Amino acid sequence: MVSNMTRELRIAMIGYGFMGKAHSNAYRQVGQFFSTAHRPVLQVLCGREEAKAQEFAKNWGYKFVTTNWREAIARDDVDAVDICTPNNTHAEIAIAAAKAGKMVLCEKPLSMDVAEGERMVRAIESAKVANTVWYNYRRIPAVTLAKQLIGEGRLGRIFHFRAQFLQDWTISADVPQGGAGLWRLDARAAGSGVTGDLLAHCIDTAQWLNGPISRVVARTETFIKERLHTQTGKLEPVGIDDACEFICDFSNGSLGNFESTRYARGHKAKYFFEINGEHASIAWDLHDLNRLEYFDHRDQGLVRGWKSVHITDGDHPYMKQWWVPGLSIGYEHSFIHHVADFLKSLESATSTPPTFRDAHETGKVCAAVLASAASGQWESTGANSIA
Ligand code: SOE
Repeated sequence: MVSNMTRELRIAMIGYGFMGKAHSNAYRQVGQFFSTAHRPVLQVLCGREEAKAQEFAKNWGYKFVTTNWREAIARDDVDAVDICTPNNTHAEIAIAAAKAGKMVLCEKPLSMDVAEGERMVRAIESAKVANTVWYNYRRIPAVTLAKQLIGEGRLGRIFHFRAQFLQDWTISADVPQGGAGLWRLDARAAGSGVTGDLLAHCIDTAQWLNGPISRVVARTETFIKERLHTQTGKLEPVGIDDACEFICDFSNGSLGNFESTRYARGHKAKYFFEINGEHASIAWDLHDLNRLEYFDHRDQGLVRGWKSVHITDGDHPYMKQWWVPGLSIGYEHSFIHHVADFLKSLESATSTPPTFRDAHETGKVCAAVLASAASGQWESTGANSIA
């Protein structure tokens, strides 16, 4: 679908882990399936370890390699900076990139805390550069369809939003903290545990579908108190939350109920949500991502029941770009859709949600959740409080 009129969008990718791979794949595939005026070019790969960076760059087709992110950002042949590094590095890189006039695409969660998130929003907005945060699940077609159905008013007044994100990969006390992949267990690199890593996804989806969360009450638990740190070689206290549960109020009067843990034996990435409205309910599960469960009380009584809709028809969001009806797509497509929307937004100078500002709203809810777990009290999220 690349035409002669296509303009290049030259990417500096900072980081070469799991997300570096997911995003690189999206940049490579998007132009084959979506027609956009811009074509991503894998310009520079920046990674901490030279040999690994070279290997990653060769595999994905990056033209240049550096181990210095400042050098990547400073280049004249870079238009956009994609941040796929641990959470404690997002702010410095994003603010420097914005100051250099580059577009910024940042992995979630946006920041380590509210103060840092606020600085990032101000920097990106005063630089007036295109920006987005990779809360990718919004762009799974079934989830996008849920947004459409709610927008059409099919559910009527919403009463409940419940979500879970369950994993089981940290149950063993032998899993160390710190270093590649395992930085998610190190509070100094991650900021928090399941709250920032997993519940942030649920909160992003929830606020997108059901509006702002106004207050929360939460509890967290750290089941394994000490783990070997791969960088210091010592047994160190674990500062992250291994599990978190919270209930909340949405500004529209509905009630929320959220749970996340990395100790749910048997669940690898079970992201599930359900919304109950006056007329209809919707449910979705990442383990079966091409299906949206839908119950409409207005159906004739004799045939009323949950419908399991296979979201693979040309009428469904994003799907006419892919295969023939009935054929499934996967996790990686959510990133391709995100890039497609980002490229489209460049044509109309609109933003690609979630923007830094949107992601900061999620960060504020996460912060209120952690504050409530510490205080044992209801905490206000201060929704939309940044000027
Ligand atoms: C953690 O295991 C993780 O990879 C998160 O960091 C991602 O954001 C989530 O989508 C899947 O799980």
